[in-house]
Amino acid sequence: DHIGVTAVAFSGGQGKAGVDAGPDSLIKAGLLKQLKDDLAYRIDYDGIVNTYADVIPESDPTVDNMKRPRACSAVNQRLHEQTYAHAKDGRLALTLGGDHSIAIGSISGVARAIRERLNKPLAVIWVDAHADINTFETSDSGNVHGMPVAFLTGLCKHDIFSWLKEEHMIPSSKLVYIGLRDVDSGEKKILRENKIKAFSMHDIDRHGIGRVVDMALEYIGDDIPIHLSFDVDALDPAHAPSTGTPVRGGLTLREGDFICEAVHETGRLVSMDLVEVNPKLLAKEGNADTWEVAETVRAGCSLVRCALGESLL
Ligand code: DIR
Ligand code: MN
Ligand code: MN
Ligand code: MN
Repeated sequence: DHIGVTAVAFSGGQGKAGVDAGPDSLIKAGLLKQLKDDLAYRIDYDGIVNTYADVIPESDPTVDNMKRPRACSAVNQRLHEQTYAHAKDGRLALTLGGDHSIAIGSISGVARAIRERLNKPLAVIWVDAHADINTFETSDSGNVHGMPVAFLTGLCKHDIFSWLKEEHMIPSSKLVYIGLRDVDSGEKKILRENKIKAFSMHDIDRHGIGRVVDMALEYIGDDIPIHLSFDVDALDPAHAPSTGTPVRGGLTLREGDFICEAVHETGRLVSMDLVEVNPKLLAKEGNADTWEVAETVRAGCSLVRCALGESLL
């Protein structure tokens, strides 16, 4: 099996510096080596941690309440072509973030390839403390990392993102959330009005992670490819503290790994994002990692390995 890796050093979808160093920290921790040596994947990685410096404008004032909208659009347009190229040739597209705004590009590129190859939509399992489905109108923060799902489902459209076409999008009926616990009131209204399937931490407490994942996969159906978009802040801050918007009461490490394992077991995983690892938060000067950074990076690596079959006996 063949994995196409894209490292996306981008932080413009939110306000905290350092999340752009996420891919480098994951790769330095040995993630790609583990996939190659321990899990026997062929890795297609050009060795480039993409900064997209050539497409990021010097001046990028807020438009319609969106902060740094031109940078967010340009980075995602490039990333879209990168994941499209991987998925078109049958490689599993693994995208390392970066903030979660990059899911606009990673998912749209794969969705386009899957439509062309199989004439099917792409299902998305979005694991996150947050729903990331604000439109630029409902967002309080103006941060685009709180909006990717709205763009990807076509609930939100903007001229700056005019490259994002209908055939790149995902149907909201094939989207399912796991791990939600900090959803803005405008987002709750969007989830209700569009009847979007969501399993919150409350649902996980009630049914257990096994039932919840079964229900999520059942909801999607057994006939279409799956993208897993994993925001490390879905995990409890005890396990993933170095992230921009930690929220208490999250998934345990095992619950996070279990979700990834169960998606792997379907045999239908075609792409994955691992985002919002920020190795500059709760770090200290110098080289030595704090436990907070080390745990967060380690958790991120574990989630990816589990999605790629590490736990199979
Ligand atoms: C909040 C926080 N809902 C916003 N969102 C995210 O800014 O729209 N934090 N994605 O990770
Ligand atoms: Mn997110
Ligand atoms: Mn989040
Ligand atoms: Mn919030």
